Amino acid sequence: MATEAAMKIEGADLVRQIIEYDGQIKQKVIQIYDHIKLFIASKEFIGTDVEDEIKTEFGNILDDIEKQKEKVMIDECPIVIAGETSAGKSSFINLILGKDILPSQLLSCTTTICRLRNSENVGIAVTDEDDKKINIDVNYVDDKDFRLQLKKYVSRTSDHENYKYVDISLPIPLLKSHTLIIDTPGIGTSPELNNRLLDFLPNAMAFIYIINSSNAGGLQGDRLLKIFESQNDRVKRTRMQEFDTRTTIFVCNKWDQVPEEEEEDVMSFICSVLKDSWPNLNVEGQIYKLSVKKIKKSVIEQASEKCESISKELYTYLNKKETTDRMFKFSVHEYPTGRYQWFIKEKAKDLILGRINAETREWCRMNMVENINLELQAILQESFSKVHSEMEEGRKDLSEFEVTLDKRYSFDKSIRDRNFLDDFEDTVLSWPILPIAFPLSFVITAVLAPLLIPLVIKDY
Ligand SMILES: Nc1nc2c(ncn2[C@@H]2O[C@H](COP(=O)(O)OP(=O)(O)O)[C@@H](O)[C@H]2O)c(=O)[nH]1
Ligand SMILES: [Mg+2]
Repeated sequence: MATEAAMKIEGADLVRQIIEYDGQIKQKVIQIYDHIKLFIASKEFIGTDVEDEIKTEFGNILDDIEKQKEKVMIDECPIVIAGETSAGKSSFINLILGKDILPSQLLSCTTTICRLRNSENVGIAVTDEDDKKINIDVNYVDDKDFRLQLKKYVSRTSDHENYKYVDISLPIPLLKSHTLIIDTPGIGTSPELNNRLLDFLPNAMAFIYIINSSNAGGLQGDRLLKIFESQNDRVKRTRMQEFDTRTTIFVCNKWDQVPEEEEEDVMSFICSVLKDSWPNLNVEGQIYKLSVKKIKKSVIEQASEKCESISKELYTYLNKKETTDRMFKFSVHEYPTGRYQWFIKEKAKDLILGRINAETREWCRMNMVENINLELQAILQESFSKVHSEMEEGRKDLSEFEVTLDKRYSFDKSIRDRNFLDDFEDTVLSWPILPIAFPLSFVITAVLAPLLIPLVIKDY
């Protein structure tokens, strides 16, 4: 539908803005890393004993900084969709992308990590256990055909070996500007897949965790705790990044299967499990009820209703006397000529079809067929404006941060008079929790939330 498409593009534009903004921050952070490297390497400021002290305390900090710099320069923004097997992860991704490309079936669950990227060129690449990447020759005819081609590489029922990653490139406007959507094998599918998933999770910029509400009793808090721990491990390993638990959205899918009289109990059960296993959970802003099935059904119904009414109105318009008079009035020089009757007939057909097309286009333009449901767009704009204000907050943080930076890292004389280690501890080690670490991932999640709003269950 035009509105949904517009919303998605708008969401994508916002993500693009955020990523551009993130790019500016990254440049700053890289500058700081370079400054620090220079500072540490410079014997002018640090004597060998301080250098040794740094080594004992922090290990090979120059190497760490270099690695961290490389990480910062990666400009992709991965949004990981995780959850239990058959909770509806693949169906959910298909829904938000508006493309039925990921296989979603009860019997052939996803067994690889699937990364979806926007690209002009359609392609699939698989990475095997030995990290060898193989490009697969595919073409896109329609969603179903693509899904069938893809199924061979992502599902267990296939004869193919298990791949580590399947990379899918398609023109997907929602994912322009380096956003990646990642479909994952269900938690609990097998110990081996669990480990692979947990290893992969620290790459996530934001999370969407899909819960199977029809089996809410099976929701296991300890699995969530494991996810949280695996994310937090990164903090311990790298000492330089912090996982923000607010960047997770919990989607209670299959809500259509929850009996009405149990809805309240199911919701409070899910909330209590999540509260116990997910630190700083904000029930209002992080938990959504959803039924992919109902949304799909209603989208199809609405679309076909709309198509029906449009085609009726268009039919009436084309059959009106003024229209037919205009359509079929030809001047003599337009009359088709030729040697053979069949040739004249073909030319006449083209001429008439051309006129019908022109009238149809004009009717669509006058009736703004591409702009239906403007009021829905307005609702969405409102949600986006909230996100914008978050960004403004982030900008303020950044400018404050810049002032601090200039004060601390300009290589002026005053820095020599300072106790370097104190300075080091309270600035460098606090980078991970600098305000700048927060806005991007948080805002990305905030962008995804409005995308969900039109999909979320209000009242059944
Ligand atoms: N009733 C119902 N079924 C759903 C819903 N969402 C997905 N399913 C079905 O659940 C099954 C598993 O979905 P899938 O997306 O493959 O789950 P995944 O393993 O988490 O990726 C499929 O048969 C879907 O059609 C929903 O909201 N309601
Ligand atoms: Mg799946």
